[in-house]
Amino acid sequence: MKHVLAIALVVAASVAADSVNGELMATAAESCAGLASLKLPSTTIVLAQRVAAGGFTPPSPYAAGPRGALTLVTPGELPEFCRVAGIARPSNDSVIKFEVWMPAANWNGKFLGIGNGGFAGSINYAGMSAGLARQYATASTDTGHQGNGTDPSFALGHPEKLIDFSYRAVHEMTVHAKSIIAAYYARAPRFSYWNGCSLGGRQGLAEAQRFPADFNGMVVGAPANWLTHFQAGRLWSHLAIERNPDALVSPSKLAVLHTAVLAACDARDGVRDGILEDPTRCDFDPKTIECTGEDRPDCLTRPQVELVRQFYDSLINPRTKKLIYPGYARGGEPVWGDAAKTGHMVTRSRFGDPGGVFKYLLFQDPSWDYRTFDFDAELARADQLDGGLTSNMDPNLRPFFARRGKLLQYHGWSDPSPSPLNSVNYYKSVVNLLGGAATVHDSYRLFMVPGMYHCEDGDGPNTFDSIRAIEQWVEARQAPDRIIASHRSDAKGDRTRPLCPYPQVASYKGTGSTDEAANFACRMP
Ligand SMILES: [Ca+2]
Repeated sequence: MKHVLAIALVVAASVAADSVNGELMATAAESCAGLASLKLPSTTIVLAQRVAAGGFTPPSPYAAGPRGALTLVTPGELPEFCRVAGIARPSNDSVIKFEVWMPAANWNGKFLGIGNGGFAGSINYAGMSAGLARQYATASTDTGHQGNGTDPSFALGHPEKLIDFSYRAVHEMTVHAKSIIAAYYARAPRFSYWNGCSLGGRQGLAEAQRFPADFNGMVVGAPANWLTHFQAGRLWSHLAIERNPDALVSPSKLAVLHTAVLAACDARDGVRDGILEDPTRCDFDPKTIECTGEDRPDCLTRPQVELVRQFYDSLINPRTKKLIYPGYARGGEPVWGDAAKTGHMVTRSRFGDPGGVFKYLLFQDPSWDYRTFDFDAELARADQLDGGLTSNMDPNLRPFFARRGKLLQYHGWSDPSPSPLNSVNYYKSVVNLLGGAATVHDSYRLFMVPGMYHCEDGDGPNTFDSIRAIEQWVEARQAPDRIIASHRSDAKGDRTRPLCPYPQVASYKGTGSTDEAANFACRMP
């Protein structure tokens, strides 16, 4: 067993080493400041300096960008590190800022690439800090433009910046980071990992599809990887509310709706705990709580019932009957009214223009009006213009898997942003292409997280160490058969529960506390 593991590590290490081919491999360790003179293709190093422990002053807002599984670390907690900032210009219109942080001592020998959120536009310092605190050399990029993450107008008139945002910036960052790490430590990282959620999830899948040699293991959370259709779904909801403001469901009525959903479905998984382990088994119809007479706080009006049904249902092309975008799972209702988390059940999207992706990224027409959007022909035109740039639905992960790449994907069942069912559909598309679940199981596992909102929070146990899980999978060949997640609540104390590889579901064994993971098994539903 021991020498099998050793061979596995040698193979994996050679994968890591040859992925820095094409750029200079240093033979002696550089000082941090010395990295300023490092020559990288079409790239300038603009900063290379030691930062004392606790000495990093982040620009605000520090917490921008999802951390995925990583715990938030304050700058004061950071160890001493070597900070390198660079600008990559792979095209005439590219200005891709990126940073690489390397621990001055106790480097774990590995690289961790960090993803972005929203439309990016800034380096994810919070994500990098969390990686550095775990002794990783880590990197993040602004993806080639500056902004607060809510505005896609950077792409107007800048087709090269759209390519940078879509996939090129992350790849450039990754290749350069490996070279910088190799120069600083005089050895390439033994393993390279990705951690991203939301846009960072999409970035991860784009990497796995386009650049299978970049990472050995990838943690991909709640990916917005069918961006054109995701945005069409958002626009559909937005228009439904805009055209009929009376249909808007208030937060207090969403709570009424959620209570009714739980009353109907909570116990179906064997445990009445406020969580639907498998929301696809819940077919609750909001008509059940339709007001019989006049509008009251504890019922939904007819327009509200219709709007809620629309949220649960998949959006279907009326002509072709094909799926445009899947609906949202039952159980996530409490967060639908939270504009900060969804931009959905509100009259105005937090992402500015609700048609911004079409207007700025694809149609390149500032006068385009989302109110006229044709969900058939115009969406087809958007897909054609996109050409797989921002929509990363290619199921062919064979090259990544052939390099022993491991993909750990998770998605909250109560996610109100990218639909959780889109992750299920993508996973199934890979399984179908590559010859069945048994084939894919050694390389790709999807963990649906009951009761988790977008990337974090929610009623269900949603804190879990996916980084440790992917490390164990890649380095020790221990595939994650279950991942223990915990939930902290002042009222109820801690609750732990296993997350299970889809389509398995955590199932109560029948004895012991339902707040303890040990009393649950992963089983086929
Ligand atoms: Ca339950």
